[in-house]
Amino acid sequence: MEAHDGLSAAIAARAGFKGLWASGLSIACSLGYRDANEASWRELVDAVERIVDSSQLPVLVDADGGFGNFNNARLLARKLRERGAAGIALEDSCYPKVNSFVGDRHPLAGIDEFCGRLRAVKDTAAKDLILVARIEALIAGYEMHEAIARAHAYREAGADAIIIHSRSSSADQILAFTRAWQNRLPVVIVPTKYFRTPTCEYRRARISTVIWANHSVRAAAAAMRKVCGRIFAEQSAASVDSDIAPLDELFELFGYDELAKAEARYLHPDELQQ
Ligand code: SPV
Ligand code: MG
Repeated sequence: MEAHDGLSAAIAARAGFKGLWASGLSIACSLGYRDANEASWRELVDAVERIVDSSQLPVLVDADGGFGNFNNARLLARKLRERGAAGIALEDSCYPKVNSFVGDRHPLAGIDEFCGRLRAVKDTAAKDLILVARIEALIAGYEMHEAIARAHAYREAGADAIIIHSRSSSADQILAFTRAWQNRLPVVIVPTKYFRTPTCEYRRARISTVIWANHSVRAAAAAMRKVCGRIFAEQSAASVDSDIAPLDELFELFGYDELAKAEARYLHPDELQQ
């Protein structure tokens, strides 16, 4: 499940998800940037720290193309490892990238140059971070054979898994990829556009992981739009109160009761002994 900050991470963990996607789009949105490498790598790293700390779940980080060349990518990997990420997903885009669903002129990185980025990350952090190589060839309008050729090259370069991305509104494209790829490495998908296909079809195709990449930030945007609109129009919060999270829900989510106990222990130990 996507997370873009501590709150969305904590909520996804409570819902039962076993791993999180630190989404570039969602983090950019939550910071008021476009998903076009406008947020810096340091802002990404800081967001990841909050996601890791507030969920305790493994976090796969959407690192875009690595914010530059092999050197930027390996620096980012080192920093993500320090902040507790479990994996890094690098896409074969050029810097600066733009979100896969914006426009249709997406220049792809050359295979050799991108493999250099993968190898640099692998050499730097292989022991601690899962390395996921993301193929944007279908997004950029190339044929399936280009996507498959890239998957082979990225496997050779040390990827642990492949994300195959598609802008099609049906799952046919990624299912064709999985048939051709034969699970030489685990396949990860991002069904933002082909969301109607039931997940059991992906299980049947032996797809390893499905990423719901932006659903919390979109849910938040819709909820905030409604509540802001109503409070502004009605000049009152009376009619929205039953539709928003009670304060106690927020207090419970982040363990305020533990804070009260800690205060008793560390600020007033004498009272505790009496
Ligand atoms: C993201 O979540 O930032 C992604 C997935 O890269 S998508 O926006 O669906 O391309
Ligand atoms: Mg992204």
